[in-house]
Amino acid sequence: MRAYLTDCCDTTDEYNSGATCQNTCRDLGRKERESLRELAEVAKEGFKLKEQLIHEAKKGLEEKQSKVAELQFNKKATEDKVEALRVVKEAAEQPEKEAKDRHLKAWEEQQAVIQAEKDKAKIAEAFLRLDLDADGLVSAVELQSHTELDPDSDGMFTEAEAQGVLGGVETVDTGAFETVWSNIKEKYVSEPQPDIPAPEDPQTPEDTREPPPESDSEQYPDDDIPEEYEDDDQDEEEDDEEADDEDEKVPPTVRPTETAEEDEQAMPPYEADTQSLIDVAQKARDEFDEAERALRAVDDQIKGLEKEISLDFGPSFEFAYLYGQCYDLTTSESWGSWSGPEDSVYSLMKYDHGTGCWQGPNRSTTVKLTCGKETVVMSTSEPSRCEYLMEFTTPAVCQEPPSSDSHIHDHTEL
Ligand SMILES: [Ca+2]
Ligand SMILES: [Ca+2]
Repeated sequence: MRAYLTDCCDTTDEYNSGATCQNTCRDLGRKERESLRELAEVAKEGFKLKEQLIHEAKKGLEEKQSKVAELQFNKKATEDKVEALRVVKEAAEQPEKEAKDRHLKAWEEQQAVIQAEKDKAKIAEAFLRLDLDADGLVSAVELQSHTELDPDSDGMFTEAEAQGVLGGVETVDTGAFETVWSNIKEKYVSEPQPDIPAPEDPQTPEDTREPPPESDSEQYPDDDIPEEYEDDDQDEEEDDEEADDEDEKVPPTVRPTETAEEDEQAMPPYEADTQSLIDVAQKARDEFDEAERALRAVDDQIKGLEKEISLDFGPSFEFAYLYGQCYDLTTSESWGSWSGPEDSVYSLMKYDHGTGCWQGPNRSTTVKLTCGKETVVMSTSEPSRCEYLMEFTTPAVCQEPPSSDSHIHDHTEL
């Protein structure tokens, strides 16, 4: 309209264009006056609404302030309660701990006795097994049968090495054996290992995949295998297996599982008196925790209200009604910062630190506020990547209109 107006309604450029041009000035002037009147009407209505908003906001602010005061009072009472319950809790936990410790100690002592008995039995059993000639002494020669005790595990357990294990003597009696035992108990295997040093053999992966050599003859009919398939390694291994079979039908050297004993027995339940101390303490803990939770809740409420009171809701709190409401791009959790130019700071609000934008800055939204009777989003756009613009009308920014209409008239006449 404006462009048309300057182009055609005055006669400044008619000579050049040669276009026939109707003078639309009067018409346009009327329309302009109408729209200005409409705007003035909106401003007037909007300002009325704004005054209402201010009134409500002030009321709301006062309510919040008195709510904070009330909560502060509650907080003090809750704090006292927490402290009182803490004392009760700690008083109940002391005898609880003592009773539980007593129970645990008795249990551990009992376990230690059982363990000591087990150890003793084990030593006695080992001694009997090692004392092959049953003369009441374990000799170095007798010890040699247990190749797993060879200190350097080189496949040869010499008599000298066995003597070393016995503490440098030829024989030990049951008393001296207890000392020897503490040195050998980790290695000792109650069933003597077979002489074949099978575990030391270098084993090829192929070997491990082979089935037990029980049905050897069937699985490896040597006659059927052509010469070229029988490499040397395989030959050796097969020889070994055959040797195994011939020696004795011993199962592969699996160590007897010593951990099979029930080492980890569960602690027996508490006696009734200990349990009742625990129950009392638990109840005190629960009550304390609950009071503490209540205190935190009161604290959070106070903090929330204080934050709301401290936010910049405009010079007369006129923007307060927008808080906690969700308008499209903005979120109810945040309150941006006013960022309009100096003379109208409250015309723009900027929300920074939005969620990260893919390969871009954090999303930010600028809300442009203009006077309107309603609180509505007029448009949203993305002028540059990840930066959004929302145009928003609200009565909160309506200015007090001039007292008479004359001013508007003056304006239009110019
Ligand atoms: Ca002996
Ligand atoms: Ca050795």
